[in-house]
Amino acid sequence: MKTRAVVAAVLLLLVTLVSCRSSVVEESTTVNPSEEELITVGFSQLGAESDWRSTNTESMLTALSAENGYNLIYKNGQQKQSNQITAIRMFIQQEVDYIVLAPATETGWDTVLEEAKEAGIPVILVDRRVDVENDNLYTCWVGSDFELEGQKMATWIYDYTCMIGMAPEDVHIVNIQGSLGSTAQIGRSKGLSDAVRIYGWDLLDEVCGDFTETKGREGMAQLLQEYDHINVVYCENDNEAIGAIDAIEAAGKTVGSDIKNGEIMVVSFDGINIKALEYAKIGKISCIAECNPLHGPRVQALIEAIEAGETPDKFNYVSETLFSSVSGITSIEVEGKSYSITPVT
Ligand code: GYE
Repeated sequence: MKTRAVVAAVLLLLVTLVSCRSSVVEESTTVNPSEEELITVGFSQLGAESDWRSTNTESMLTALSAENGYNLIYKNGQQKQSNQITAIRMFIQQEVDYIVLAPATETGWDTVLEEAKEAGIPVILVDRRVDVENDNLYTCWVGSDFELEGQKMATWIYDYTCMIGMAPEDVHIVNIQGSLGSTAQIGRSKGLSDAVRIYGWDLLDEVCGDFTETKGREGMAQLLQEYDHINVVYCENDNEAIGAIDAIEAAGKTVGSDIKNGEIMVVSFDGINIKALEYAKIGKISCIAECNPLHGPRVQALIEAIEAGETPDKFNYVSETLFSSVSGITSIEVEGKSYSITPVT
């Protein structure tokens, strides 16, 4: 009897120990990290105007997910700087750990960024930049070199028109610009206007297409009514280019790179929209300068570096290519650096 009782007691103890252990193990694997363990980030996105923007938003939401240790508060500014300022003030009130800002325009940020600085919240800029008195109002920036994108595109146009033997004064360009005052517009427009000055092209007009298909279509329709000798259309993003192509075709004209024989050549930026890449493949868009929107993991890496006590570089550039299916140009050179053209297949 005694022995049996001892055996039973030992068994009970073992069962209890095992079940305790397993409940501890289960707890540690199933319990979600508490809110305090997550890094809280307030992300003010400027809007949802283009395919580039939606891909960028998706990349940010995926990288700054709860799974990756983030509590993300996402606000869409609907293209209005005032909405973005309100969002930043809300993030400050919520005492977030970081503010990530994709600013609609460059100017007008000093006051609200001062407020973030006073609250001790680091600000990371993504995509576009801000033009502020004091650069210390933000920690760092990650995005594209928009002026270089413009220079690359202008060089491609130059090399192409030289290759087909066109005189610079016979190159009649219109520019469908992006949202005025945004870094992407400023850089891409400068890339073109500098080239116009250097090469002596005929820049007929510039209209604002706001980075949207609708405005690209309207802008192009208006330009076609005013000018009958446009042969190059410089669209500051793919969505505008798709709209512009619609307008050109609706006016009974043909898009393509055979500008010596009356075609209208369309070039653009981004390379993320499926339809635009398809157009590049069949030659409706002659060249696309890539603009990479996948900044989520880049912002995540910057936050991790700051968390680890490091000081990231102030300006972090993404390297980019050009897409074209026009034969004859395999690379271009800008300021002594060569960039190869990626064929679209
Ligand atoms: O090219 C355009 C978007 O700022 C790089 O904004 C971005 C630009 C992009 O709407 O499609």
